[in-house]
Amino acid sequence: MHFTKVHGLGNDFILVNCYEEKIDLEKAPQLAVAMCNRRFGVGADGLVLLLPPEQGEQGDVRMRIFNPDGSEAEMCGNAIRCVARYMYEHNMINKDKIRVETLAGLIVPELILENGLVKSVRVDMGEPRLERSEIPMAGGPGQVVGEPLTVEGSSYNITAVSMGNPHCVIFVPDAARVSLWDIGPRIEKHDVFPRKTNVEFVQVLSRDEVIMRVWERGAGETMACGTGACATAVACALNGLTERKVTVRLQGGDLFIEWAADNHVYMTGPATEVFTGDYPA
Ligand code: ZDP
Repeated sequence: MHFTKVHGLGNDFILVNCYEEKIDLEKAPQLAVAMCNRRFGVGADGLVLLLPPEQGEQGDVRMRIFNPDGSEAEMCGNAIRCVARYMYEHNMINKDKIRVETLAGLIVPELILENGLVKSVRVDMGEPRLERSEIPMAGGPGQVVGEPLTVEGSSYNITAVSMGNPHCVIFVPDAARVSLWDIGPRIEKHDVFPRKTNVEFVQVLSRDEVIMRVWERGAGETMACGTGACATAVACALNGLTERKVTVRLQGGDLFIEWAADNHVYMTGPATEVFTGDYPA
């Protein structure tokens, strides 16, 4: 099976073009576990499948993403930028706005071209979902903004945001000092999150700049998370900590996020193709 290794700010993926490669989709979860393993497989933060759009849907293409633990995620910000670049550079599409069907709905990346080359990608990530039931999070109606969550005796003020996939954002004075591998999985699997959650620890530097570290659902610590950066920008604005345009500094680099007046979140950042290979599947 031919694959292409891609990444968005070090958040890396194995992209399989299912227009050319036949995959038994039932086996996709175990294929993700095997291929994403950094010792016994190719190594990646996720397996991304490029599929024809569903009948009757409005998309140009359909994207499915599987985490290294085999779980399927609804959306993925860094991968969708890579999908847009891949389709353009492999002549699968000859326009700069691409309608991608995901489990989180239709998402529209727009290629930012310079002399016909992809410089970066700006994605309309849709509207953030803030109702507790939409995250999903257990408990009564309403939004979760700066609400205490007890984790094994310690209390954390959390803000929960869904970008199609769940995010739990926690503000801290110094992101580098967070014991992410200790607290990350405890919150990811906290029973208040029926579908688990991604966890972001955010240090506010100014009204338009923050540092974010992420513990991803089904993947662990990654160098960047696009949906997480969007959730972080929304959480910052909801808590009055930043403007609605913010640069999110991640270990792998910067993403520029705008929560616009149309209530949509726009994410701008790079996408990179690294190499191609063949995997004995
Ligand atoms: O929601 C999840 O289970 C995430 N681990 C999916 C991957 C999200 C991603 N890092 C992103 O950029 O949004 C790819």
